[in-house]
Amino acid sequence: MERTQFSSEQLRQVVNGFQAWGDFIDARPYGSGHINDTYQVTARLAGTPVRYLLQRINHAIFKQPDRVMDNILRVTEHIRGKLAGTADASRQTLTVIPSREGRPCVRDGQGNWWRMYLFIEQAQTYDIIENERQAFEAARAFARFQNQLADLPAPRLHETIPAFHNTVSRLAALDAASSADVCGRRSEVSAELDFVEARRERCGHLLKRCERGEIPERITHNDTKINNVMLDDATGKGVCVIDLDTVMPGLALYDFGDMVRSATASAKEDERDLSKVGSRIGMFEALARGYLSEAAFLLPEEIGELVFSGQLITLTIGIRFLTDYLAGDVYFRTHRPGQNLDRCRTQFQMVRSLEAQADAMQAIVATSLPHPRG
Ligand code: ADP
Ligand code: GN1
Ligand code: MG
Repeated sequence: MERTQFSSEQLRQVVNGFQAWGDFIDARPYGSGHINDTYQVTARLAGTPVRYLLQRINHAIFKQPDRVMDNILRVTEHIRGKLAGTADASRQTLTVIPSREGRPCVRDGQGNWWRMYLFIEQAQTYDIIENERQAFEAARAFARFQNQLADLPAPRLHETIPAFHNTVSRLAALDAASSADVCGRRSEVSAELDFVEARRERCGHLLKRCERGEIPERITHNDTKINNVMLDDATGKGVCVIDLDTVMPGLALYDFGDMVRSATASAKEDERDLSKVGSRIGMFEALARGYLSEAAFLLPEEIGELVFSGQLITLTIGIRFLTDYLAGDVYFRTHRPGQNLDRCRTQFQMVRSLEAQADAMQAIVATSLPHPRG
């Protein structure tokens, strides 16, 4: 999928639909997310520059954007309630700017859904984590986020993308895309299809444990890619968990697994030289320590699957990239031909690396528990 283009005048008009303080200066494409169209908006407020984060929600993917916003408002208000009185609270959770009509989104004449947040300043996201301290802090921030939402009052959050991490349904979608082969690409990916085939049996493992009641459903983020948490420029600590479109009921394990996938990777997600791609065990250790330091809610059954969750989520995302490549690149944003296939290949290389290091990672988990557990 390619980015939709909007003129500066169109963006100015969209921004004007929000109750935002300041005079519009410009809106520039921002960030490296694969899903929404993101812009950094600069305005001048009584002579001082202020920034906002404007996003066009990808409504081909999030088919009910009002439900996405309903979840986001509930989640951010709940967290804000817990932060009341804390200095810096407005950097520690996203702040939705209401439209002039008091709604969480602005609709434009073409049917697009736009939302705007306060821009979180003096903090950054990282596509590739640079050191173990960052991995530790990022994992801690995601665990804290899960903790903050553990007592979110009913009703259940909307499932903004049903069966999002259901590896068995993702496999079925791959099988369908492979049979349809609409772009004639299947012959190019026989090695990747074989790779998946060899792992088909294990795809339903966590789902089965969940059905049996051994692993609980919790409120989870579901997109804990490492560039979805902002780290403070000065202290290095996790300031704010962002990209809340998929916050919904899920497994804590999938959140940990996606951190392992994205934060332990030694190379870019679309690296073409696979000799550069692998999982860095030092980063895994930092993630495990950071996550376990805050996630006191985890059951022994969940702790026992932390290592497997990294393999499973990485395989699942690889399957999704492969499916999208076969379907003609209709889901993830791409910037060049073949990018989704390259992304799939890095994921599968990561799976190999995670499988090879599984015993060592298991030993790390055992020694990373902050308190003895009975
Ligand atoms: P996508 O769903 O496409 O991944 P994100 O919500 O993750 O979109 O936003 C893309 C990028 O924009 C993030 O990785 C982050 O760098 C930046 N970003 C998002 N929200 C904010 C914010 N409120 N303040 C500052 N930067 C932000
Ligand atoms: C997408 O939105 P972004 O770029 O943070 C995707 C995730 C994938 C990730 C792979 C809603 O995340 O599920 O793991 O790309 N988000 C959605 O990089 O599909
Ligand atoms: Mg993102």
